This record gives sequence, structure tokens and C-alpha cells, in this order.
Amino acid sequence: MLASSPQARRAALVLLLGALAGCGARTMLLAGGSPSGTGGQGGSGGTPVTPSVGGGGSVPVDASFGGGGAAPVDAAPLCPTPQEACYTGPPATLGVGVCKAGVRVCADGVFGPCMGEVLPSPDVCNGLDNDCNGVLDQGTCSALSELCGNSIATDLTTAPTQWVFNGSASWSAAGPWAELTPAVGAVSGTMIYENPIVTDVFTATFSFRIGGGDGLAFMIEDAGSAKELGHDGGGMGVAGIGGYAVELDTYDDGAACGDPDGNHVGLDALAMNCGMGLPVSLAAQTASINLGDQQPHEAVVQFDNGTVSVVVDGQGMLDAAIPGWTSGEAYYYGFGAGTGDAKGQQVVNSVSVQFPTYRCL
Ligand SMILES: [Ca+2]
Ligand SMILES: [Ca+2]
Repeated sequence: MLASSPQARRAALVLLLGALAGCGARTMLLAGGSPSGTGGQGGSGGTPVTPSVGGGGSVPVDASFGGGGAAPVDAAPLCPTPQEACYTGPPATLGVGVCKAGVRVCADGVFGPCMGEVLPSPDVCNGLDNDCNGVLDQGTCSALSELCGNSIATDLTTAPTQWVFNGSASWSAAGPWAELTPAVGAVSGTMIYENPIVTDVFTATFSFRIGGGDGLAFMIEDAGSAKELGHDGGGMGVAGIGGYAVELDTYDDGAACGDPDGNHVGLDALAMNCGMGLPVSLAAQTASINLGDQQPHEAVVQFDNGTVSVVVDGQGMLDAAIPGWTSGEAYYYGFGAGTGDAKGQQVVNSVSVQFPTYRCL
């Protein structure tokens, strides 16, 4: 409705401005106290931002405030406190996952923008609840590899459900462990994690015991499934599959295919065989311990974009690199072992592969 006279319109405008100014602080969204931290997720993520108190002289005026420079200069201070918590996301997400309140600071009688709040965003595979619904990494991986995480591990105290046993390999409660080969001749066995994993950097640790035979290998293979089985004997169950392996080789197949002796650690390519079903040796180093002494040993394989270092029982065994390595492709992770004329039980347990970042597993 229009006022009839200029005086009446001016009076109405003054009343309107006064009403806006008086209720402005109340109509601003208040965040309701401090975040209660329920469901907080580790706190490693997010982007904690320190509110820039008093930053600059010109504090933006909230658009809903309507006044701008026209606000009455004689108005009383409009902020009930110098600063307060604020949150502009859905209230139910506050304090859940990465979501947290920010701070807004009063300047010239009005609150500035909400600084430092963390709002919901679509969940991604990163170990954080980005969309703040209380569920980590929900639906961020495909149906093939639906698990998002930063490690695969099995202590083999029970039969592992996510590892596939092929050939002579099986889980054995007698260890308990994964028996890659029993003490019979001319067999090969593999144990392979069920899904391929994007490979750039990882640390693999496992314990092994070699009681004869040709030795065993830790491999990353790209043959397309977890059901691969390589050559027996000096192929250690992995030769011919495709990919790469660290071999713990306990049988001397001769220098022609890269065996310096019958007790060495090597880096192999599995894409093709070197006669007799052996892998292609990229590097090999005589071991400083007896790998095949039927005793348990601990191995650590550190892989960083194609460079490989192998430590057994705390002793450095091999540093080598894969020529032409391409990072970011997916590989299946597993173990293999073989027997030939030489035979013996070969086992692994306490298996873990750790990645520095989250990914679909
Ligand atoms: Ca979530
Ligand atoms: Ca050999």
C-alpha cells in the first residue's frame, strides 16, 4: 500500500529501516553453540581456517540486511557479541564428519561472512566423511572394487575371504598360514588379492618360510584376474603371468636367466619367460641370510613409482628399479611359489600392503 504524502512515505521508510536494523542481528542465522563433535572422523582432513579477525576495514554487509551505507548512524551496536560461531550448511551435518562451524566477526555493527566453516561436499575415497552423513567413503568405489581404504592385509589366522588361492596354494590351519606349495615336486601355487589396485607407492610386509623348492615371490600382476598361475619350478608360480615380482630364490637355475646362485633376492619381469619357464631377471643380489633354512623370516618390500627396495630380517637385500614403469595403473597383488626337482613346503603369513593414500581396494 502506498502512503499518500511524501512525509508519510519518509516516515514509513524510517520505520522500515529501523525495523530492519533492530531485528537484523536476530534474523541472522545462528549456529547454536559449539560443535558437539559427535561422529568426528579423526580430524585429519578438512581445511581448518583461522578466522581473520578484523581483516581489513571494509567488512561486507550481508545482502539480506538491506541497508548498506544507508543504515542509521545512530543505531545501537547490532551484534550481541564481538564474534560468534556460524554454520551455513544443513544443521544436521554440523559436527559430523569433516563438517564444522566457522566464526563470523562483528564489524561496524554487523557480522561479516562465516569464516573457516567446513561444509558438506560429495564423498570421495579419502578416508573422510566428506558429505557429513556419518558414513565414510560411501559409494565412492565401483561395484568391482567397492572397498575404499589404504591397506590390504591378512594375518591368515583364519582363511582369508578376499584372497584367491590357485594351483597348489591353500590356506592351512596348521600354521596357520598360506601354504603356496606343499613338499611335493613340480607344482606351483599363487595367492592373489581379489581386486586390482591403483599402484604408485606401497609398502608390503610379510613373513615367509621356505623349506626347500625353488623359492617364492611377491608379485604385482596385470594379467586381468586373481586366478593367475605361473610356471612351476624356477618360475616360482609367477613367471609368465605378466607384471613384476620380488623373488626370494632358493634354487640356482643358472646365470643365463639371471640366477647368480641358489640364495638370492631379485626383481623380475613376468611378462615373458626366459627359457625353462623362468622369469626375466631385472636385478639380483645374493642374500646375506639363508632364505631357505626352513625358519620364519620377515620381508619388507618398499615400492615407490617403479623403484623397489627389499629388506629381510632388517637387512637390506636389494635396491632396483623397473625400467619404463608407468604409475597409476592397477595391479593385482599376490604371492607365488614353485617346486621342481627341488621340493619343500613354502608358506607366507602376516601379509600387509600399505598405501600412503586411500584408494579403491
Ligand atoms: Ca559420507
Ligand atoms: Ca632360481
